[in-house]
Amino acid sequence: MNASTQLSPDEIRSLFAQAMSRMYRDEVPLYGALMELVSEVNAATLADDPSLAARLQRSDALDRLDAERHGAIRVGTPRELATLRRLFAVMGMQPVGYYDLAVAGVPVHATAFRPVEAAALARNPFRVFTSLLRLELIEDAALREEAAAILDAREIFTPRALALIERFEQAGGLSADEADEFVTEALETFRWHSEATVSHATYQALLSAHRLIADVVCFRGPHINHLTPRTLDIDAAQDAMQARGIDAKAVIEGPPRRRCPILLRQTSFKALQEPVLFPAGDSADAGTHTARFGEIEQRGLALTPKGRALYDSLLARARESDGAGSTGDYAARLAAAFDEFPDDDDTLRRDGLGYYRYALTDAGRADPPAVARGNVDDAIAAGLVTADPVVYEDFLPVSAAGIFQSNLGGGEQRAYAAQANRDAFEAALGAKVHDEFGIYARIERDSLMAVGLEG
Ligand code: OOG
Ligand code: NI
Repeated sequence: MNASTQLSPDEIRSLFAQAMSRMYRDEVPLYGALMELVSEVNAATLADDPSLAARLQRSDALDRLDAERHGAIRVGTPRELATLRRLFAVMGMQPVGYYDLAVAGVPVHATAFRPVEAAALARNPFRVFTSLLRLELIEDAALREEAAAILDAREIFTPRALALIERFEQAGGLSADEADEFVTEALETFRWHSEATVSHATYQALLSAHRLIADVVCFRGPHINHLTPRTLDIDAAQDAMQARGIDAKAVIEGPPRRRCPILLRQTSFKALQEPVLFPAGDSADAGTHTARFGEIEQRGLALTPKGRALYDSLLARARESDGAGSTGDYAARLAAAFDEFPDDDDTLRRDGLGYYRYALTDAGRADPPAVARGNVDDAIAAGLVTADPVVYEDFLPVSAAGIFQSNLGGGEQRAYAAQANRDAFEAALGAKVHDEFGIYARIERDSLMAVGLEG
């Protein structure tokens, strides 16, 4: 095939993200309401703050804002995870980061599939947080084996999706027609099925081992469990959810509200109780399942390892007193702890706490030798260069655990003594996960080189 007739992975990702969003809006109408609410909040925030709009425009973030989403899925076996890696590769999405949730009482570990290049992120940063069940954490040996057998027997991909993945790998791309077909077929893997594949008794047994285990094992595939639009003001979005009577999570996960947003703040509406049918002949042939929800996120500055270490220690301090981070004065403790985190871009940048993207101003473009004469700080002070925050594209394990917990229903808290096991995860994935810091550092360095300053 002629390469020029192929669709780029970025284009396929955008088609897929749109199709996924349409499907989820049909499946969970409340998600549609959430999208409307977020686009209203974003329009109001941009109208109030023209400098924010200009900054987002400079860093390519404005165009992608309305299309921006992340989703999450949970799979059961190494084979499923490895095939997902190949499926996401068709859309230019690579595994980035390793997240161990067992320490937080959720028997999974995870990665995020997402684009890694600056240009691809600017096109559409669609990400899928993908968890792999750690079956070894089921204590009851008989139940563990039953779950493994159920998972081994299922096929979560359509034959045509598998064929198109192979086609992509061999031809190095897909034609527009193949890409359309690929999106339709791939969507099948993430669709909700209200018929459980196991008996009510097995469902109940897995549910009592951990609600998440039942969610992964008892259905035909890894239904998308939420999709998340990005808001520019999560506090306003949280208030708007409450004002519209949407059952929002009590606490916003992540850092407190700041002048310069860092990392990721998240809130969600609680998972729906959905009817489930069990195979005919089962004594109890109907029940409910709680798994699918809607989430909102606000993204800010990507932190360096130094900034991240400071974030982790301040967050730990705020959470110390109650562990769960859910009492009324948590917001006040969080804000107090984060007093120590600088909150202006200049200090964040000079102290090496976050990654910045540099660009020439009109004056800088008019006088390249002047830019090259000094260092970055001189060039910024002279109005030749701007430094805008690099957006955090990843996830936060403590926040993710909070999102998992508040949406499984049942309010249970488990403790697993298990160690993080990145090697086992990568073996299952069939690849190493990218280091997120390396990706941000490269974006920063490339921007420095592009303005004529050393990277
Ligand atoms: C994933 C929860 C993690 C996030 O935004 O941190 C997540 C899940 O519930 O499967 O999506
Ligand atoms: Ni999420």
